[in-house]
Amino acid sequence: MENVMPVQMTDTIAAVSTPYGVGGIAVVRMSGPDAIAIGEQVAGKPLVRSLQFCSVPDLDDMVVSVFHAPHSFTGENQVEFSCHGSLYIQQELLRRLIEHGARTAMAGEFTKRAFLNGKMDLSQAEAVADLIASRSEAEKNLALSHLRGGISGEIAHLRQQLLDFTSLLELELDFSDHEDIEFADRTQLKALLSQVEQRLKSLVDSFKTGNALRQGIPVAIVGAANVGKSTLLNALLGDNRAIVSDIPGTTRDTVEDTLVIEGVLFRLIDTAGIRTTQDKIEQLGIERSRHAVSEAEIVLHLVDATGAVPSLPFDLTGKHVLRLYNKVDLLSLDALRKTDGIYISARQGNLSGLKEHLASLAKELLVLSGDGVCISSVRHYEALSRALTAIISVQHGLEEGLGGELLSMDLHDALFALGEISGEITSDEVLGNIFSKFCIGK
Ligand SMILES: Nc1nc2c(ncn2[C@@H]2O[C@H](COP(=O)(O)OP(=O)(O)OP(=O)(O)O)[C@@H](O)[C@H]2O)c(=O)[nH]1
Ligand SMILES: [Mg+2]
Repeated sequence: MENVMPVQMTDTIAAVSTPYGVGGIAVVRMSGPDAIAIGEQVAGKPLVRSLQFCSVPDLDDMVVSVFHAPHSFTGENQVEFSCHGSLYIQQELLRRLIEHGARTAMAGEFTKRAFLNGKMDLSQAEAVADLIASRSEAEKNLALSHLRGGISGEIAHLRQQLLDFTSLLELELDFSDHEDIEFADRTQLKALLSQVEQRLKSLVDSFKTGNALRQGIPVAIVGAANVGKSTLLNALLGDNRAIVSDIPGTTRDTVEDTLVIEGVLFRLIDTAGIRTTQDKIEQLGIERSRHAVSEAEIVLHLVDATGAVPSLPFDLTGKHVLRLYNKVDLLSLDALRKTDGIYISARQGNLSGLKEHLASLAKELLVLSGDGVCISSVRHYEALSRALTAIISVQHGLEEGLGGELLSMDLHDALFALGEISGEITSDEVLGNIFSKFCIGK
């Protein structure tokens, strides 16, 4: 592990930032000390304005954006060419930039440079990747709040306060000959620790919400064979995702897909119907249904409205269970008397009532911590959990009257874990792992 200080990168990198393929416009991006000089050679004229029209000789007419260090995304000199989106033009432009001294960028290298140049901390850099990968409004909002410094500022503040106390404790050690010298006020330290503990706890707890926002709230569709589970999955998705037939036991394996309702991502899981069977494969499928239920936040218990209501042989503790009476089209209106569920016809569609219900359940489930900040990265979750354990151990140490030396060891563990989130403390391996998940050109 090492401290990462802002580093001056000596080479200039370039990449096509728009997706591979033909489009109206493509953006080719370049960053590094020689970006403007190389850009001018390729453009065939001086790049004097921040936004400039250029006829690149023997290639294309395009708009060139110029950013001077440190006023750019990466903090370096940066040039962006918005050319016509032909594959030939994109690749030829990139080739010319390389010919004049740039090298091709690796995945996430622009954002890595932004981090190394102090333009953002590590959790913000990770949020860039999350923002690009976001599929729903809620997921986008979460990533954007992290990008705008959602937890970075707060964690930096908590860390600084802990650091100040640790320094005072360590100062006491230098005066260990004078036993009664106490620089770090123990009452104030206790108050700070309890404040930090509360905050870390609420952030650790918010992971469940953040993770659900990012991966989708898991919804298992379960019930007896042939009640219409796969038909419901298809109707919700508006797609023939799962095989439907009137033969009981059609679905053997779980079938999964995502759906956005009112800006929230759901992960729908169609399962094998529950029935007593000698068929080995079907039995394995039913075991998978049990697993899907155990992982789900919401369980849609589908029953055939024309028959009896069998109970589910699964542990449903802590799950939001919604009973759905399906095949309502086969019933006369005066038969619709049950109030412990929602009547639907998966075959006929019109599932707006069910979707509204799912959306309002999601709002109940996605309880954000007091200020609406939540974490969604496993890396942050692990670091915060470690910091929390260390803080609790400092609190115990204080109660037991442990000496400053032992207290400061635990405080250092907490400082270390918090520093990992912002990237103040990190290793090349962690950085490599984070940025390799980015796309090239970002
Ligand atoms: N009338 C009517 N038939 C339906 C409705 N929904 C499903 N069905 C029919 O019920 C039969 C079983 O549908 P599936 O969706 O395959 O049922 P399933 O619950 O997935 O069945 P398994 O995978 O075998 O457990 C098919 O013939 C569907 O067309 C509905 O709302 N009304
Ligand atoms: Mg099925």
